[in-house]
Amino acid sequence: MKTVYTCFCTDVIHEGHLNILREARKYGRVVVGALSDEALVRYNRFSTLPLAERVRLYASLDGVDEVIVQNDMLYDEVIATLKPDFVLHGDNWREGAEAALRENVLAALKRYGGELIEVPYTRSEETRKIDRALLERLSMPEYRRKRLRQLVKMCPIVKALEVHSGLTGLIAEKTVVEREGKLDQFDAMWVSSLCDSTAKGKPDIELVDMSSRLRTIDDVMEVTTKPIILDGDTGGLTEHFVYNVRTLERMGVSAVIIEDKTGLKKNSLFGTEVEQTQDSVENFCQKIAAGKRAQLTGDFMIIARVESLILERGMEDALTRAFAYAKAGADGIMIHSRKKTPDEILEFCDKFRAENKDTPIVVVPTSFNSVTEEELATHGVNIVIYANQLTRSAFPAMQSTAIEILKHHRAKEADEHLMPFGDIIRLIDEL
Ligand code: SPV
Ligand code: MG
Repeated sequence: MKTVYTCFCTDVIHEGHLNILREARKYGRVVVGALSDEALVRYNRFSTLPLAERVRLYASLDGVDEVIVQNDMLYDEVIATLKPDFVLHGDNWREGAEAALRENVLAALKRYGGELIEVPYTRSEETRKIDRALLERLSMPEYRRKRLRQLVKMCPIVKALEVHSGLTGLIAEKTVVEREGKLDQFDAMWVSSLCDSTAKGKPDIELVDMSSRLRTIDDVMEVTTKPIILDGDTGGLTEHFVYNVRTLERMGVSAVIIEDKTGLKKNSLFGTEVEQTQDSVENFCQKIAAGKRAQLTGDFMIIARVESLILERGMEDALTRAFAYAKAGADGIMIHSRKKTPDEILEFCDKFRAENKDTPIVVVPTSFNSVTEEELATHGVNIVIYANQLTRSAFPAMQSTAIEILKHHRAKEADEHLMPFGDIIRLIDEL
């Protein structure tokens, strides 16, 4: 009896999957792989069904002889252990980032003479509807809100990209790359005060009020499913912060990060070049504790941002504050620095982790941008935020287009550098 292997990464079975199984049965004994949660978030999207339930679902299908867990996105291990005579896959992976996976499977099969069978991918009204419904479910507040905590548990490091509009949200949601044969994508989105203000042509001094920030979040949420971390500036008055915690939680935001400054907050990247006042440990701890008391679910996270290194108050002050904030109930600590090298951040992380193994650490490597995610993870960092790179790439591109049109009294010259509108439209989902 020959063995046929096919890997599923779905929460809902539709006619496309049944078609693959029908085909597979023609070739022999059918083994279905259930892709692990960890691999799924890189490959495709977060699963709304736990792995054990996906395994049960696949096992209940007609014609499935065995279900195994495929831990890695690459098939090497499964193929080496199972040595299937055939691997069956839809033909939709011949192009784009997924083509690398296909190459990997072909190389693994070649080692012992296994064969790849590709069946035409089923695209029908029904499959489209099911895909859409799954996406909608992921975007609902109760699913989205808890996902940041789930990702922190699941991933060596969670990667968040700055967004400030529906369009930038779509970029964070849909950008997938192939790297070393595997697919990769961002896990979460950061609604930056700097970039949200900049998009409105305003300075980053808590001038853009909460109603406006909520409007931005709503625009992003309308078109995405990934979890959202809000830059909550100082959190404002504690009496106001508690209400905002409830609002954010209800909307499905996963976390708010508040920084330990008072008075007129200025952006941290100015450091000590502008006057900035750090809050007292006591006051900031009270704000964190009040926010935690106001929260209604166990999902939402209040992350405390320590500004001691930015304000050049030293490592000891940063650590004392971080431990105090964690004790006051903070669900994570963000440590920030504007140094060109990551040394002080890594030193902080090592010293914090020596005494606190669990509280997630968040960093924003804007200035110390040579550090890799892998290096940060080895020092105990859990979330890395790319806080302003989309805004900084869009601005010069738009400015140079404006200059070109003005210079040439027409748009032809500028057009050569522009994306065809058709490509932008393809990014936008139609219902
Ligand atoms: C932001 O993105 O608004 C931040 C991070 O607060 S930073 O600009 O580096 O202070
Ligand atoms: Mg900010």
